[in-house]
Amino acid sequence: MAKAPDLFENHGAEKTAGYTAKDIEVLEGLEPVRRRPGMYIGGTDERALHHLAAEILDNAMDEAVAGFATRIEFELSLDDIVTVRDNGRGIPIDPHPKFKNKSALEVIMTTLHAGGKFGGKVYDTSGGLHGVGSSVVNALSEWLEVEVARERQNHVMRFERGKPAGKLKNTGSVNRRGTIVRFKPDAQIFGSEAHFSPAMLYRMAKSKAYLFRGVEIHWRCDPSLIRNGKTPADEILKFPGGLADFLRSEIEGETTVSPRLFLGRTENKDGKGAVEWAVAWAPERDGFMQSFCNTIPTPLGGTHEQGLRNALTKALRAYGERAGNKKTAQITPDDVMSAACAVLSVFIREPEFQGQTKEKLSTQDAQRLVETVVRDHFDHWLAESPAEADRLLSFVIDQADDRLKRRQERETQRKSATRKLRLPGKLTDCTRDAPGGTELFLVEGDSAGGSAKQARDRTTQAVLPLRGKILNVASAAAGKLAQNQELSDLLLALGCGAGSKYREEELRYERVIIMTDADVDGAHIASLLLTFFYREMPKLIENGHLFLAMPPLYRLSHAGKTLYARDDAHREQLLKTEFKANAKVEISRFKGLGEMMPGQLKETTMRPGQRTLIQVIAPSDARASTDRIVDDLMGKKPELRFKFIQENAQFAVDVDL
Ligand code: 0R9
Repeated sequence: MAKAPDLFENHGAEKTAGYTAKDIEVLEGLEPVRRRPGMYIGGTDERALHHLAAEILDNAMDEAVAGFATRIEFELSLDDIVTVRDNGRGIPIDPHPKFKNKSALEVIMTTLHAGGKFGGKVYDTSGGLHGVGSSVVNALSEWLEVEVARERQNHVMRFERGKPAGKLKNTGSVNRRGTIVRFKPDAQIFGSEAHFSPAMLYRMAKSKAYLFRGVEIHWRCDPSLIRNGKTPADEILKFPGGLADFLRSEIEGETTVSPRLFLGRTENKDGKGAVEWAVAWAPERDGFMQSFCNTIPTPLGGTHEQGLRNALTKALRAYGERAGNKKTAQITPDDVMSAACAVLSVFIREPEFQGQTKEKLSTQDAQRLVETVVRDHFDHWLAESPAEADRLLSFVIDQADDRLKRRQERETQRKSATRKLRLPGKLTDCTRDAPGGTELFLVEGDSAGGSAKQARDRTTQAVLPLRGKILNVASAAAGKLAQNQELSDLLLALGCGAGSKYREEELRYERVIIMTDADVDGAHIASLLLTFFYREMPKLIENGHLFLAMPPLYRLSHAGKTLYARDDAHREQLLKTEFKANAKVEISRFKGLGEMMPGQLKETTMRPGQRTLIQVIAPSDARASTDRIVDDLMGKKPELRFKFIQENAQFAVDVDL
């Protein structure tokens, strides 16, 4: 028979030509498998059930990959019966040297860990359920029949629940060669409700055909078992394009960064193993990586995947550096892989798997092998078409930029969360996190604080009540600032630091509004706060963040009409213009903000659009004169204040306080 096109030129032939039955290592009988199936196939659910079919298919694939079979048939019939046929050499049927009256076939079917796989003797690279072998399938099947066509003779043997149900029979001469395994999983193990899914088996068969272009898999399924329209009842699966065909079918219709896929494969030279890969970058979808070792899926990745990630990242970085792109250094493997659609297949000797389900490859050599081979090919791929390489590089750099931006956002969120924890207890914060559109009201005393709390818009307005007079920073010693409770609360609430440590970008509110009573005490507190901001946070004033609220001093009402007046002059104006000449207008004077009903406070002083705010400015070209006034009025020397009063007394008017 013509040998299958072989990834492992010669090796399969050399290694297996000298097979003798003693190559099968014999470890133990099958009783433990039936007693504790989970130990061998990871459970007894539907996933484990499918492992049985995968195992037999893998054994046929081993024979194909080794170059002795070209055709496999994979069939699902009624009653969950699976049949796998290969046109390989046929399982050896000569007597086993240790068990003189048993054939090799019987030994490998009835003894745990039988098969050359464990010594790596039968196949150079082998799949199989990571070596559990056909004996496990046999042990967990109600019945299993094997038919071996070898040296023009056909032989059959039947097993029931792992035990021979008769002798190996020669059923006469045949023209073909190969092995047929047919089995029905045991309902005593898997339950009567567990059934094979045609879609899963079809997908399994299809991926095997993609993974080894030297094989043709004939898929068949009883039509009455097919529930979805996607699974065919009969299909020949053969993909001469290998993984490239696989990737094309996976990303059909998607746009890719480069029209050229990155494809490659190597032959197995000097027994070092073979690698095949197909990669495309599709910006509009999430990337994926499907990897395999000896045609076995490795959904948890492992060393071979790491090799591919490293190779792609290193080659792209080297290309970027050569092109003088400064942003190249920030590229990480995640940036390269996040939109990469990749299929990777390796064939190696005696692979090692990790994890409970053995779905992760841990062979270190696989990483070296993949990294070296792929790096070399990718360097060439990039150099072949600089325009495409540049497009890919800038796409990956964009991914890196996005990643860094997301990290920055997360960092800001984290910071704001931890800063929130450190906020002063008496602050009633707004719910919005970002400063845009938010306001902090600095109010005089707890009772005004209570009214303001009820009057505010909780989303955007925060309230910090200040108890009593704050420290006069213009006359206090430098160290006092930090010790002053009211000021340290204010600093915490603002979040932006003071003096040389002021950081505008850390300011937690867009506007800071001083809202004190319309009386001398209120004016004093406002001037102390203004002094504090002017001295400690001049930038906050310069950048237009500081305001003074204008609470009304009077409430005028008559015949259902209510108006508010800011000061005496405003009161007189309203009396003249808004009420009839002799109307007995009821005039009440607010002694403080705390006296106002929250609704009144909201309407007159806090609600944007209705209120009046005075923006505090300190023009930088008037810095010297502003400095002097602040010094005169608030500084340490009372004589300067006295002088100011003398000079300005002429402007003072008598007011009724
Ligand atoms: C239908 C599923 N196919 C198989 O399970 C299958 C196993 C198998 C096989 C050999 C050939 N074809 C096979 N199909 C084989 C033959 C020879 C040497 N090695 C392997 C030979 O003729 O010299 N075997 C898998 C394991 C073993 N055979 C054994 F050697 F361990 F028995």
